[in-house]
Amino acid sequence: MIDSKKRSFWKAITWRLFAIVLLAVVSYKTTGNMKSASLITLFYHSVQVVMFFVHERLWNYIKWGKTRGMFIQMTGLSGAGKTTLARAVEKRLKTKGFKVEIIDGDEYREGLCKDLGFSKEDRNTNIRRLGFVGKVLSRNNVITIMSAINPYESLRNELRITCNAKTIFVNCSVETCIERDTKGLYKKAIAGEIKNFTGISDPFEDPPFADLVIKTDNLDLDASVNLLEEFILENV
Ligand code: ADX
Repeated sequence: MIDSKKRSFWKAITWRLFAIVLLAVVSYKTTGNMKSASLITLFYHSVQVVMFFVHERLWNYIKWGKTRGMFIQMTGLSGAGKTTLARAVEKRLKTKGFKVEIIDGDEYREGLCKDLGFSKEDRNTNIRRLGFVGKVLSRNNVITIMSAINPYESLRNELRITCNAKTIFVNCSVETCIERDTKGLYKKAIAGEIKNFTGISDPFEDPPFADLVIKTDNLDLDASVNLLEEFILENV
């Protein structure tokens, strides 16, 4: 992000104040003359204030080395590993200086999307809301990863077009998800205690045009995160 002109100006002033004191002390110690020390300090720093301001403004226009944003829409069954992958890659990217945000389906369903259920219409509204947040964040230089089941191709396509989203299919068979059942939801869905459960009693459409497929029932976490990180660094 570019500093405002005002901010750049005040940064230049405070930095110069530190340096003025330092140079004045050193000049006085060297010349032993207060007038010479003042003149040296005044001349040197007047030039430096202007140079610093110009230098800062010029660098702001150089794109090289600045972090950029992108929007990833993950798609995959509950328990496929979307959020685990997103959190792991977030950690790696942050150490490289990127800004990263995860839009987690479970988390948003407790807040912004609290009013929504799991009908096709509600899921579509859910994804549209998350997509909007993703679009805003990514255009402000944040790598944004949406971790939601996102089961319908029509909505993924909508986000591809309207939010410039890249699609990552976290592909894990329903059998493996049932076996893992980290949240105990599959057991309940199979018992009929949860209606419209994706993969059991509600559809999941495999994405035919994913930009990346990560098969989490074959790959271990580290290998999966490597794939995801590589993809992000190549496309950001
Ligand atoms: S989406 O279909 O609209 O993309 P989202 O990712 O927000 O779904 O929420 C899915 C999470 O809600 C699951 O990981 C699970 O924890 C929980 N959940 C509760 N009921 C259902 C259901 N009927 N189908 C799928 N997930 C459900």
